[in-house]
Amino acid sequence: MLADIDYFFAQCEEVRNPAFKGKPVVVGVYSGRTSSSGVVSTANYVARSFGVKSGMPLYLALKKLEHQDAIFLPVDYDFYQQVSDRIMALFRTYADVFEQVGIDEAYLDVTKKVQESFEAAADLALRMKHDVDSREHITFSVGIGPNKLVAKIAADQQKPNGLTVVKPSEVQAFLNPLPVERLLGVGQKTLRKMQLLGIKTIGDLASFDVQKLVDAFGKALGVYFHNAANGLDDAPVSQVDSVESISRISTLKEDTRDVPIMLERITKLAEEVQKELSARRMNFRQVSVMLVTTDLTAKSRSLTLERPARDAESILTSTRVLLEKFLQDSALPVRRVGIKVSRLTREEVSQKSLTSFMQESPDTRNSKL
Ligand code: TTP
Ligand code: MG
Repeated sequence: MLADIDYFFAQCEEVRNPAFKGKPVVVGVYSGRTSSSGVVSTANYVARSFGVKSGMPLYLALKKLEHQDAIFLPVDYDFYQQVSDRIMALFRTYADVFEQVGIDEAYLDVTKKVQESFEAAADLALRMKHDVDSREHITFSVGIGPNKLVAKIAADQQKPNGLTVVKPSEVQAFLNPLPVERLLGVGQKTLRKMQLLGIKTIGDLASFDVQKLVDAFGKALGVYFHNAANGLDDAPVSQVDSVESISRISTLKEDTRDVPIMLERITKLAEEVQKELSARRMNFRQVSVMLVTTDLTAKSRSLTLERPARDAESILTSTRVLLEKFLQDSALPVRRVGIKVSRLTREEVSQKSLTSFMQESPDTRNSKL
């Protein structure tokens, strides 16, 4: 299964501000030279219906949406990352093996979960959609196929909020009519070369003589194109766990030094972190509290546990200690609170751990957030 979140950055902005729904929304990378220099990062489907696309210069997008009451926003990568982390943690719980391949895209091997039934896989995808929609109000498109290659092309077939299932017996009929550029690795240059050979569709490529493909593109690429066009791909979904820490940060309603108010917020963050740890089946040995004070200075305090833990209570006990220590050291009101767990491991833990020693984190710094 390949799950790809719809118009991701722009959809995050709609979630943050539901009044944007129905209007064209464009998220841009503003270069800052003039008020409209930069490019479109992504746009919602309303904006796309006026011809706005990723990578287009912003002035052009502005022109296309001139009389449309359109919303233009700068990218807020931290916010999208947080939404992505939560959704990926949810996706992960639906998979036997999970492989995230971008901020808004992941492969899920669900073979065992659905006992090789494509109908059951489609049901699983619908449940996953419902789950993500009710928790995060986010839609995504899913492709289901016998391998990663077919799943990816299937996911692109129907957007937004699509679900496309391609069973093994349907692979060739599904791929044949599609333009050849839908295959991964067929860019502008390759496309022109293929057109000269009379190859327009994936079906044309599938029945093209392999030796001639090898002559034109070299051995590796020629063989890859032949196999890909025939829907063949044996790459496994592989768990790449590059996560080194899990963190959540949140802005308080108003700047404060009130411990219960901060702890209330921290409790919510700890619950989220705990959920993600459970989903990833990971334990932590280090807990940090990150605080941004009124003057926008960011500071953090960390402590290391004697043994790995995974429970929310261990996170809370530690953060309480860290928070009190921090408030002794600083006289300023706090604007944002955050927590981070790190030194992650996979081994099973049975009992709770208690704090063994506290240390001033080396990343205590005066940075502007
Ligand atoms: P995509 O999944 O390619 O695009 P999308 O999620 O916006 O739209 P779709 O509904 O077609 O899936 O990329 C994910 C995010 O990556 C996208 O929201 C913004 C960012 N991005 C860029 O910043 N520049 C780009 O050129 C592209 C393609 C994406
Ligand atoms: Mg996407």
